[in-house]
Amino acid sequence: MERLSYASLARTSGPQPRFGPGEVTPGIVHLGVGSFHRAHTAVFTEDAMAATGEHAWGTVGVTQRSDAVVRQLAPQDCLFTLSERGDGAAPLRVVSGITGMLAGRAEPGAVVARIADPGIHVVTLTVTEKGYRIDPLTGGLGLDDPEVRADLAGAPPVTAIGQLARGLEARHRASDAPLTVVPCDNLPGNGALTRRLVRAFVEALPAGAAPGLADWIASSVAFPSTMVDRMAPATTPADLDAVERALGLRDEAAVVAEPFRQWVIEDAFAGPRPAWEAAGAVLTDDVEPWETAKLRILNAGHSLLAYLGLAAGHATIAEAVHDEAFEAACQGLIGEEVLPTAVLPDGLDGEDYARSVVARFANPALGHTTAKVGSDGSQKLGLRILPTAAACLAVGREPRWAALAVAAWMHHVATASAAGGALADPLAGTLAAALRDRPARASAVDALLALPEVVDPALAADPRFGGPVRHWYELLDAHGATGLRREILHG
Ligand code: CS2
Repeated sequence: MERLSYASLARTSGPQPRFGPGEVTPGIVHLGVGSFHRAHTAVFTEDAMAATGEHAWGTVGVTQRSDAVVRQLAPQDCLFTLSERGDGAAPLRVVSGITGMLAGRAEPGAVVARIADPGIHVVTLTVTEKGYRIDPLTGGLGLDDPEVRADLAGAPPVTAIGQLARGLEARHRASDAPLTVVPCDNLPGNGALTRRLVRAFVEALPAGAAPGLADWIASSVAFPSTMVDRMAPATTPADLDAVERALGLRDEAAVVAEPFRQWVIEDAFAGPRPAWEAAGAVLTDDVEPWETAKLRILNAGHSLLAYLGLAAGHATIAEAVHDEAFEAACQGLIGEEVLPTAVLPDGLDGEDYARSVVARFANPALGHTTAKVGSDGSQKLGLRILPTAAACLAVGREPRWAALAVAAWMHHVATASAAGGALADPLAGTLAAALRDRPARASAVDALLALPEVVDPALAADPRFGGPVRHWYELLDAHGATGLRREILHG
């Protein structure tokens, strides 16, 4: 079947992209062109250009670990389709606006040169939590990470922070043009965090290696925080075939998403930016409460359902939330533990928000897998679940549902490890070793709670948290999902 491209599309009566070949010029570099970027940021940017007639916000896309997306997009003029699934879904859409692709691993010099290019005003990032290479013990840059070390030693940079820092170094040397770095991952204070990580990278360079760089970054590079939201499952072979039937062309880079999308951006730019508000983004002075609401309600509920669903053999989040007891646990987490303890944005009704989030989880057409949401748990729990546990303890409330999420995650880790299967988690080796090498009388819960990389030691040592985690874990271990359901529903 013929591939999607400007030429092949023009011969069909199907949907056409907003922009023709060469109509858009690059103004953005995006690090991490996974399905989330294509379903979210790329759509906002294309819509903003269409709404304003400003065509200078094309995106140079950069892949991180694998160059698969380059091979998917490059042969099709960087066009791709977006299929919305669920109530209110828009018709199949062809998205334009990516002007070129670079494979980060194979072309690091080109990535640095692009970030240095004064025609680029904004760098956006979706590299997932683990892509920031944070040292879980210090919360700072992972200076022991071999790739961070190689980037610091002067190898062509392959980590996102290395690419940014080396790109900024080259930009400082070449033109001094200001730049705005816009992280779009689910991390609280992602702007300030990225600024801190880039500064740590620069400070770890040999003395005198980059004179004036740290000061220039402090004065001329902005790092606004953002809250991003759109559920975008991994594209399946069946999704690709459905697009092919609808379009009469093969789109290897197709993405699927729910109709809902949201972007709240801190209005703190160092230079020009796309008019993302023309595409529905909200520019605000204070993103933090939005991030908190999203992480502790949506992402936390998602993670809880993923691990409960995995324990019960549910393949998707929708199946998990349709399991009455699991929905009740999710409602309990949000209603009893998050809403009473989190500071929400002014004007956001927490209960309404929670209702809309649970309805989105239930979207049966989305096919968002429990395996995908359950991946990288060691990176996610500390942002989504553990702050709620700590906040509950601080007000004297037992974090029953947060503990259930942690116990179900631990069970998932222990099950994968016992089966000798690969756990999709950057700390898989550490987790497996902790379970394998634990003292004879220590339980799996003891072994995992003892990992400061995962659980803050003060929280781990608090029996009001450890007790319920052990209780849920033992129940799940002895009686499976049936035992959990019984206790969730009947106490
Ligand atoms: C999910 C998120 O995979 C996950 O961990 O919780 O990707 C979630 O779908 C998005 O944050 C929704 O905006």
